[in-house]
Formats: sequence, C-alpha cells, structure tokens
Amino acid sequence: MMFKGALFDLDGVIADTASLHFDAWRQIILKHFEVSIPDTIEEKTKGVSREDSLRVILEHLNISISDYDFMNLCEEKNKLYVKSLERLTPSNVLPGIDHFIRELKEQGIKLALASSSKNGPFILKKLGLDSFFDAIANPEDITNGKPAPDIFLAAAKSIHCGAEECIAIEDSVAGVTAINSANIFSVAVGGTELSHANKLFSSTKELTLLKVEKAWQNCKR
Ligand code: B16
Ligand code: MG
Repeated sequence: MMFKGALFDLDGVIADTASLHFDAWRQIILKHFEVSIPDTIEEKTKGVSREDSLRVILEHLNISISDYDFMNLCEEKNKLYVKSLERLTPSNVLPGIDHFIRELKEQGIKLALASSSKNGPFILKKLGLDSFFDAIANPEDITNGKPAPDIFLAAAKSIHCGAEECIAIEDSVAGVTAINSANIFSVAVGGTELSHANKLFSSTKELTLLKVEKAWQNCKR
C-alpha cells in the first residue's frame, strides 16, 4: 500500500529560509542587548514558533524582559524576516524538492503544509508552489507547537487522511519529534541529530518518491 498524503515542513525542507530566521534573531538581539547568539542555539530555534524561539534565545542568554517587550521583539524580528523574504524567488526552493513534489502529485498523493510559520502561505506563493498544495494547516489554530504533534495531525486531517496514511518531512529535531508523536512516518533531511526519524536523508537532493516509498514499505508492512 502506498501512502495517500505527504505533509511538508517549510523552512529548511521546501525553502532555504531557515538561516534567514536565525539571521533576523541575531540582528534583533545584537541591536537590543549587544550580544551575539551562539551558533549552537540555531538548531533549538528550528521548527519551533516565533515565541518559543525567542524564549529559547533569552533563556540561553539569561535575559528576562516584560511581556510587552517580548511581544515587540517578536514583531520586530518578523518585520526584519519578512523584509528578507522580498528577495525570495522560485530559485530558493531547495534542490530536488520541485521534482519530488511533482512526482507525488503525479501519483495522486495529497499535499499539505505543516509549518510553524505564520508566513507559510506567503512564502509558498513567492516560490510558485502554492498550486501544488491541497491544504495549509494554520499554525495560529494550533495550541501546542512542535515538538507536539498538533500541526501534523491538523495537516493530515486537512487532506482527509489518517495519520497512518501519511508521511511527513522535516529538517528539525522538534519537527521529527512532532511527527513521531503523531504516529506519522517521519522523513528527515539533515544530519545525525535527526536520527530519531524513520528515514533520514542527508539532503533534499536525495529525496525521491521511489526511495521514500521503499522506506515506507519496509517500515510499515
Ligand atoms: P514565523 P517550519 C518554522 O518554520 C521555522 O523553522 C522557525 O525557525 C520559526 O520560528 C517558525 O517557523 C515560525 O515562523 O515567525 O514566520 O511565524 O520549519 O516549521 O516551516
Ligand atoms: Mg523546518
């Protein structure tokens, strides 16, 4: 049996926008607190919401601020991030993704976006990929962000599939944990920090329908 739905993370899977998020945080934190966020924190901000990212950063730097300042920092970071997205074009789609998406569609597999980003619909459009997606799960409707399973369960539901009928693709530790907690077959792209995934690819270039299908068959039946 073939899977019926494919649930995609966005930043770091479909587009090379992951570093733009971290660059924006770096600039904001440097401007307000005159400190630089260490590289090691980047992985901890991947896949988690804007607010959770800032919590992780402030905690690491031992900085406490008022709720009002917290909200303002989130807003300022988003403005900077969205500004950096102005230059986004279909050339920012990660290698192999366009081909993989087309392969899935040719097989009649439904696609849904399961990103923590509130900028997801805008980014998909800028990349010219919005028409391939049957649904976009809205992170604003989700109470518990990644690593909780909620966004992946909502994405599966949005394309009328059960968790066991889907695969989901992620580039972050929190995201793979979220997929596994949803009982969905997890496909990861990245390094050994993602070895808790059912199938790990070193890069998006390696992703093909044949390879994913094989891994799914081996694991499932
Ligand atoms: P926004 P994903 C996530 O996207 C990013 O990985 C994470 O760094 C970011 O904080 C989060 O989106 C929220 O993004 O500020 O645009 O709402 O990887 O889940 O596609
Ligand atoms: Mg991601």
